[in-house]
Amino acid sequence: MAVNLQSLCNWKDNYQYYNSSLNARAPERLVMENKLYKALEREEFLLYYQPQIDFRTGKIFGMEALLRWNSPDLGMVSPGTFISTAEENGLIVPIGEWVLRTACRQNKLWQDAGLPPVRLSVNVSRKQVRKEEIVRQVFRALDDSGLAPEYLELEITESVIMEDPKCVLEALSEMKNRGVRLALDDFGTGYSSLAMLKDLSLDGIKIDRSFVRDVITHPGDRGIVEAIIAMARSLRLSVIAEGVETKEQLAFLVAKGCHNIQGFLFSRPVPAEQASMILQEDGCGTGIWHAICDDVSASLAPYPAACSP
Ligand SMILES: [Ca+2]
Repeated sequence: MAVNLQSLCNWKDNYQYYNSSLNARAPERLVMENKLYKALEREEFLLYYQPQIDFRTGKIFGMEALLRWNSPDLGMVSPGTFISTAEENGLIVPIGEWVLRTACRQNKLWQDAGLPPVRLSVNVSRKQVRKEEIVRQVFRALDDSGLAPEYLELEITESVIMEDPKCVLEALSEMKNRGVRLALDDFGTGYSSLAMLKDLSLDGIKIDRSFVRDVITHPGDRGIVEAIIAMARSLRLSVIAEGVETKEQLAFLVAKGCHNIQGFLFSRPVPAEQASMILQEDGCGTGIWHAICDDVSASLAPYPAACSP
């Protein structure tokens, strides 16, 4: 068999390029790793909470817990800046456990304070699942907080599942048996098959924000969103649209049968104290967002055929 010299050369070039770019990045990455270790020790991480609204009631049914890092040097840092480093060096595992424990504890505190019970969604990273940490972490967070499992939802992306479907399916079914809810995150951007959706025994899917963003202006995205909602309904899965920013997007989603909404139109992610106030206000009378919902209800005329309760 002839040796393919061209591909050998390409490989060497690529390796050298990769190696030199890795070396160039190394000091920067080491600094970030060091900061992340200290952040965990010094408890510089915190959770923000973004409300999820049921359009039909105008009230909150859930919140997504979102990680933030309040760094003394860098200020408030969003996960996009540090998650890949934490994934690479494995720190994501203790950080992920901290997120789960904090979210469960916070939700129990809200319930104990008499606020309307909501479910809290927590994002799960690929390393947490791959190291089979997730079952231990979830059970411990529930046991230590005393939170009932149905008030915890895990958000898992398709790419995490596809990496090692057998291992993930086993871990998820253990948690499912305990009563924890499971949602497929960023749906539409990965490669899940319908068979896999069935095997996962999911409770819900979240339509990826990239489709919601252009749902009014882009016919392709509109078609994808419609198809996802129809599929979720026929598989009896709940469906949440995230990244909803305008009343026009909301009207479209509701008309197509998606009533569960998360996005800036209702609320940005907020710190725990502010989330407590929102929950309190939401529990009173018609809630905070009835004006937006009433307004959008009145504008639903362009989509009469698809609207159903
Ligand atoms: Ca998410």
